[in-house]
Amino acid sequence: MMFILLVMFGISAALVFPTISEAQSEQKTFVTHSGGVITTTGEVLDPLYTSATMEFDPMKYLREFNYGKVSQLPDGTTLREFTIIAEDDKIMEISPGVFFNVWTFNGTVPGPTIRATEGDLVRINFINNGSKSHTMHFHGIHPAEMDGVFEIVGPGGGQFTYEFIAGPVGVHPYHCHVMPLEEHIVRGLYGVYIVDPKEGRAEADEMVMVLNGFDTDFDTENNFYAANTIPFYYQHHPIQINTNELIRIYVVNMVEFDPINNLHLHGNLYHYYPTGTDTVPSFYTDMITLSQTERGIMEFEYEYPGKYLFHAHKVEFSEKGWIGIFLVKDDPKQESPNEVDYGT
Ligand SMILES: [Cu+2]
Repeated sequence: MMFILLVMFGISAALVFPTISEAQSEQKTFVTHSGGVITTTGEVLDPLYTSATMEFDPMKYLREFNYGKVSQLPDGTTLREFTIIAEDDKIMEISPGVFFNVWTFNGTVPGPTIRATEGDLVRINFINNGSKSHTMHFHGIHPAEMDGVFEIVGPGGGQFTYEFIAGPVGVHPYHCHVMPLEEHIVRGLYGVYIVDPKEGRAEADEMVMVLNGFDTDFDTENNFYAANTIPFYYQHHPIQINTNELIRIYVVNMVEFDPINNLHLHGNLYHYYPTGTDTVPSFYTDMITLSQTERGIMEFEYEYPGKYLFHAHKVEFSEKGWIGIFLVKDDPKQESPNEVDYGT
C-alpha cells in the first residue's frame, strides 16, 4: 500500500514538477553483464536510458595482444611505446544486477595485455586520470626507479614514464602498487605483460586468462570469481578451438583475499611452464595451484572433439563463476577433401 502511495505521489510529482529534467543531467554510464553500456539517471520515473556497445568483451580480451607503437632506435633496439591511462570511476555490471566501481587501466579489467620480445625497450607513458594516486608496478627485471612503488603518480592527470628492457622471457603481471594495495588490486588495476623469447615459440592458438574475483560487499571475501572478469562467461560463451592444434594459455592468478587458486582441465593434460621463464615444461598435469601473482604458460592439444570444462577445482570458486568450456571442433584444415567413404 505504502509502495502504491509512493508511486502515485511520484507520478503526480512528475506531472506537477518539471524539475525531473535536472536529475537527468546527473546521468551515469554502466556496463551491463549482457554486453551493453547503458546511460541512465537511475530515476525510476521518467528514466533516461540509452545503450551502446560493451567496453569489455571477455572473448576479445582472450586473444588480444598489445604490441605497442613500434620503432627502431639508432643502435637497432626495438622500442615499444604504450600509453596507459588509469581511472577509478567506472561502474561495471559484475554479475546480473550487481554494479561495482572498478578501477581500470585503459578502461578495462584486466588492463591491456602488453607484449614485447626479450631485449626490446619498453616505454610506458602512464597517465593517472583517477581521483586517487596510482602507479604501474611490473614484475620482471628493471631499475629501482621503474618499479612503480616509491614514485607515486598523483591524481587528476599525473604522469610518469616507465622505461625498461623487456625481460626475463615469460608471463608476468603488472599492477598498481599504491597503498592500501589490497584495494588498488581488488578494484581491478592489473594486467598481463608477456615477454617472448627472441627465437619465438611454436605457432599456437594463444590466449590470456587472468583469474580474478570481486568483493562486492566489502567484507574482504570475494563474492564472484572468474577467468577474465565476468563470472561464468566462457561457460555461456564456450571458447572454440580445433582438434590437433596447439593451444597456449598465459594464465595469471590475481585473486585477492584467498591464499590459493587453481586450474583444472577436463579430458586432457597440459604441459606447464611456471612463470614461462623456461623453454622446457616442468609439469605434465591437469591441475596447477597458484597463489596471488603466480602465473605460467599451459600448452595442450585436444585429440577428440566435444565440450570440455576448465575450472577452479576449489569448488567454491567454480560455483561462484570461475568455470568455462572449450568447444573443440575438428580442424577443417586437417580434414582431407578426398576422404574415402567406406560406407556402412
Ligand atoms: Cu592504484
